[in-house]
Amino acid sequence: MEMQPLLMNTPSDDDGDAELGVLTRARTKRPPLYKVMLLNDDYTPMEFVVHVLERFFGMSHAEAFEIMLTVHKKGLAVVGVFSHEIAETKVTQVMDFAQRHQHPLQCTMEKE
Ligand code: TYC
Repeated sequence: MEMQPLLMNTPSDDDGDAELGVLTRARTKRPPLYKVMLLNDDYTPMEFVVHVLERFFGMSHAEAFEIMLTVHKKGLAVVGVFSHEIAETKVTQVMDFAQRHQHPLQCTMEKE
């Protein structure tokens, strides 16, 4: 976490606590992160899921194969953690791609 600057209120800032010489720390809040998950089904071909993981999540073939097998055996797996906007984009890309190829593959996101 980065150090935040200290902002000292000057006598002229007219915010009520200036005269008290109050030091306030400018606080930053980390944006929430979202887990993107792939769900198992009985119909989507294994090779298609591997391709999705390579194409949209930048995984190597070996990595993608391993995660695909985890989803196949356990029912689901987290395939990445992203900001809200990026997570939403990934889910949309995967869902559109699956639909275009007429596979029932499901991809969802959930706040971490
Ligand atoms: N269960 C599928 C099959 O046996 C493979 C599969 C893996 C489907 C992962 C979806 O997210 C998934 N063909």
